[in-house]
Amino acid sequence: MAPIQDTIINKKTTNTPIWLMRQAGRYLPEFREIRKLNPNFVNLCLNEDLSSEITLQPLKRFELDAAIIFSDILMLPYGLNQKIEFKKDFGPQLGPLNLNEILKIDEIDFFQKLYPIYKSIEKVSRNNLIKNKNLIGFVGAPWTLLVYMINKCSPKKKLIKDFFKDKFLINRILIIVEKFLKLHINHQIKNGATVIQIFDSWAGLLEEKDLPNYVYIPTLNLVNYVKSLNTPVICFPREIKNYKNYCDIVKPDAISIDYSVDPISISREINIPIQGGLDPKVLLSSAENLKKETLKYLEIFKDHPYIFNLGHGVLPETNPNMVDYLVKMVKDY
Ligand code: 1CP
Repeated sequence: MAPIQDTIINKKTTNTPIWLMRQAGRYLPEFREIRKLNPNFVNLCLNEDLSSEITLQPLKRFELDAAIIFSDILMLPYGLNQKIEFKKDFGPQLGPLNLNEILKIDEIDFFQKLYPIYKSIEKVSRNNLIKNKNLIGFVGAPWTLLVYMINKCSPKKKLIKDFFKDKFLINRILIIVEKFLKLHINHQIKNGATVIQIFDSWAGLLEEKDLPNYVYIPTLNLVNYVKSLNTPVICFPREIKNYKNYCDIVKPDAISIDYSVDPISISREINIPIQGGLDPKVLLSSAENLKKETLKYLEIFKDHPYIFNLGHGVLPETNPNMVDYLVKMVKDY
């Protein structure tokens, strides 16, 4: 069994596996080279030759235990015909959200629009570099997708003023998004994804009272769906205040923690496999500091099923040599 699954399913506590969020991305010169020639990010995600090549780039350099498919959570609104553009130095910019347009989409239209992503997964899964490793498929959680679809751009720290005004629209969108997320997950697994990660990057924007409606219930539905396909599911509810409550209610197979979480308390509170935590900014500091912080996480979780990862994605200004140093350290531990 490949290492990430082994830690999650068999609750293994030795030979901590490692992969990194955004391990394929702008900190790699070989990615930037491809990106320069492909200014349209959506088209790049839909180019099965290039997206499979980018997915494998970090595995050529580092001894990672998994690849994560090169795509984006916002390919889902794209599949639902909401316009989406990734602008330089700004991030994603979405077009108008039209419920009538979205209601016209059927499962075949959606599948055809995202078809190259599934082909890319299939291609990666047949590559020798992924042998005995995991191929991670992913989706955005319904709440995080709703945020982008309504807000039209990154909420950074704030939602638009009237975000919750049209409750009817919000509830309809959540139901539609959930339906197509299940389809998207199913096709990723059918084509070779062996683990699914659900990114709820904006879970931390909600107050406690809104979590059941927007985070717990819709995510629980997805988690149950992934489990029904006999595939392990990892959840990343970034900056949520109470990870223990989240785990008790949503019951993912593993939980990915952000860097604001105290690793000691979480290792005591939560008994499911844990992933991540290290602040990606530590990779911008010295090798000495990176070693100290990495050993801290490894020590704290030495008797807990643990997957090494960061508390958020690798930053674009990261030196690949530091990533190399990190991966080697975890492997040698
Ligand atoms: O070159 C570029 O300008 C593109 C940068 C980039 C990349 C490399 C974007 C735009 N998306 C991606 C790939 C990506 N996105 C992957 C696969 C690669 C990998 O991890 O190795 C994954 C898993 C994602 C997931 C994603 N996209 C999330 C969840 C994780 C997180 O970062 O919190 C989110 C929120 C997005 C939206 C998004 N896409 C891109 C950007 C810059 C953003 C974030 C915008 C924001 O700050 O709100």
